[in-house]
Amino acid sequence: MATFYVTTPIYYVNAAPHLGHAYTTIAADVMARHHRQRGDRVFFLTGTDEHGEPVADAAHAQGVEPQELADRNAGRFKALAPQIEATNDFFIRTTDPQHEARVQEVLTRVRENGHVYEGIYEGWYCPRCADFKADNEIEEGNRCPIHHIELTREQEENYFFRLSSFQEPLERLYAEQEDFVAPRTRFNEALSFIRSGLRDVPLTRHKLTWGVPVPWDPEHVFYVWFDALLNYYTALSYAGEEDLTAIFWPPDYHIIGKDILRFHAVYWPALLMAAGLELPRHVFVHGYLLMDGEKMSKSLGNVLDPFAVIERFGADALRFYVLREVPFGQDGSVSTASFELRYETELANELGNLASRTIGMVQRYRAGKVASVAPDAQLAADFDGLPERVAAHVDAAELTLALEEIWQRVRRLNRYVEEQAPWKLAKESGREDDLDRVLATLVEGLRAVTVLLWPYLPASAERLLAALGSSDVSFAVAALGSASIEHVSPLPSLFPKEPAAGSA
Ligand code: ME8
Repeated sequence: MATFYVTTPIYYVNAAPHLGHAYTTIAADVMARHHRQRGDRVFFLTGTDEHGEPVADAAHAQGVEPQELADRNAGRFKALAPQIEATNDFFIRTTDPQHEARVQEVLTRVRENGHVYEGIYEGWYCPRCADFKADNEIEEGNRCPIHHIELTREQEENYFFRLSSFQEPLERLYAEQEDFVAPRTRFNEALSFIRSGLRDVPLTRHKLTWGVPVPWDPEHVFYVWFDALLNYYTALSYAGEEDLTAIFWPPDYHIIGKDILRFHAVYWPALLMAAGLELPRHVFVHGYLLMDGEKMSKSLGNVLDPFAVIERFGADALRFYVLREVPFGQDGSVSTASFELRYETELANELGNLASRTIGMVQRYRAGKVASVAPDAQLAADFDGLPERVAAHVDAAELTLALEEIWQRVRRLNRYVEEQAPWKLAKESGREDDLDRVLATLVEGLRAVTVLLWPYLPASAERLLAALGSSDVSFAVAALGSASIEHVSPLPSLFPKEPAAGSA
């Protein structure tokens, strides 16, 4: 059996979740669901990053202990997953004792392999990023390019990770594995960072106490990024009843935002090489969801509240919107206005109407019974190869392109209704067979697109398929003509135009 292992970043617990976090989790969930449809054994991991300065600072600012803040916000991230219909197999918290023990074990091995030494680090540091900034990254006024806050000059006695010695192995990795990082712009960005010369990086922090203790020197804790990156590896060892590492390692896809490219595309493969572990197959880097032209973030206060959207329109609509509105891999603006437009024109008018018209006509003209006839050859031709094309896009994490392939068929079915005008056929004598064929084609086309839409719109797809009496969502029945519906049942509006609170 093929396996598929997909991850999201683990999110900082210094604040509550917002749409940016939901976005990455939704995308990873679409991939996980798609692979489950294909019969793969899937492991989908998400969780929270709980150590380090950003969390410790936020806790102290609120007058609570870091663990208390971590517990509170980890609970919110954990609760977000089912609200956005994410089917993660495990939720890791970096304060899990099993994670901590495994981090100590792996990083001790990295040291034993000769990649760690003691030294002094001095540089400009952003406490929100928990990261030192290179001179060419610093914004005017000595500010962080992401958070726009003033950087601090830090000098510290640390243990260092010998990143510089991985320059050549990393260049080789990028030469041999052209799809290690995608999209191409991010691949090029990471490669040029590598080529510009890698400096060794601090592996531990001396001044901090909120972290995983360094076993060989308890006055230090591990630098939060090394602790955090290792979650992808440690989780497999304790997420299940048995150790899943041998089954799922290495990951097929790390899905991340572009803000954390360097950690995943440079530090992470180097660390894995240093530990003697296999590298992930792909890192896919999506862009920022922007509001008013700025990265949406809690600290900037410009946030589209996913919970409010879900409350009013349902999680499916949110999942659809973010993957449709912003080409996955690029930056894009989101707004309540464009959300409402897509909800109305695409979900309600295109898919919702197609479903209600199709089911309504079968009920009106045939008392709910669907004739057992082959779909119209002309329409079937427009569905040829569709599941394969969708799968190829999802394999490349091209989630917006995959959705567009499917949506073109939703539109094709709506045109088919207009072309064939079943309401006219119903009035003409001698056209009974034609009407049977048109209705059977519509029902089967609707079923096929719905199976393909299931990873994006799981709840609506399940309701629709239930009305078609065909709950199978496996990829084996994603092609037009691969199943046959006998009977349809009434279906309340999938995407009501003016949804009442909580009804969608
Ligand atoms: O960076 N648009 O955690 P974090 C799109 N703990 N995606 C966004 C976004 C936006 N406006 N805002 C956030 C961390 N994201 C570390 C990660 S991994 C070993 C450690 C998403 O809470 C996107 O996936 O700051 C981004 O990479 C991530 O949230 C950052 O989450």
